[in-house]
Amino acid sequence: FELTHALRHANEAAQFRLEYQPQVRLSDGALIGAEALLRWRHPTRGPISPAEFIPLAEDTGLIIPIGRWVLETACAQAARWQGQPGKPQQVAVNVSARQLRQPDFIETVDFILAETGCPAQALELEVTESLLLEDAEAAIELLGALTARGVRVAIDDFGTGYSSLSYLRRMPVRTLKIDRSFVSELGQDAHVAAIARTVIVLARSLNLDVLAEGVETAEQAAWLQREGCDWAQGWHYGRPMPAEDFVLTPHALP
Ligand code: G
Ligand code: G
Ligand code: MN
Ligand code: NA
Repeated sequence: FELTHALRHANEAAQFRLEYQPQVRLSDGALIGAEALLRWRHPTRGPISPAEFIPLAEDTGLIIPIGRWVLETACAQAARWQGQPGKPQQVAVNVSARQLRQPDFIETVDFILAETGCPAQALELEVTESLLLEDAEAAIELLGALTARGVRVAIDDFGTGYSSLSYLRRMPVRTLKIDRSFVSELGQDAHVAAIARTVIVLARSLNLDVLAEGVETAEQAAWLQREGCDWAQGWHYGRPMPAEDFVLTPHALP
């Protein structure tokens, strides 16, 4: 089995699909959006994790056509869900640094929004801290152009990189996503809780929204809400699921 070869043909062979994971407001459990997550099922090898193939797609440049397919599919879905009760009104899409560095990235986003009829406000792009650090000035310009269109920008896996406060202040971003590695150890490690609390305070002082990833228990949800976190995502609220099966797991409010 040769992964690169298989990946090169995966898209045309219709082996990709997107799943959507609910994002909720902690205060009342209301659905506020969903994160689109790419899934690859190979006919003989079965499901292959994005953790395995995304790095390869980045190295080979295949992330460009794949990323475009993801963006188009997610925007088309967001457009279809507009105005439908119980369905996400906003969809978050992961974009890799290599995609964002394409000179025509903004043009592509404009084209896809127009083509699919997805309102810019219904799209959030998740970028990583490392992208912002590589070339801060270019990142500010790019994220500024997206923000000017009404597209929201979130920093994914926040806390695992090295963003400084002064530097974050200059970035046109709307949301910090607390990495799930912090959330999973909340009850076990006082230092981890201190980091999560610090990210929440940081977000609030910079007037950013903050979402906790990987929330699996009511205890975690209660702790996060008490500390002032706005939003949450995780198995407690729902697993990633195909668009046609999308439903919010009934959950006790924290
Ligand atoms: O859903 P899962 O835990 O398997 O995702 C693993 C990793 O793959 C996560 O870090 C996620 O951000 C990344 N990922 C999932 N879908 C996409 C995608 O469409 N594009 C990019 N660039 N990364 C993705
Ligand atoms: O890096 P990124 O945040 O994009 O990756 C999200 C990944 O986390 C997805 O692969 C998704 O399947 C996984 N995930 C989502 N919710 C939970 C959860 O509550 N617990 C665990 N262990 N993984 C989760
Ligand atoms: Mn993500
Ligand atoms: Na993450």
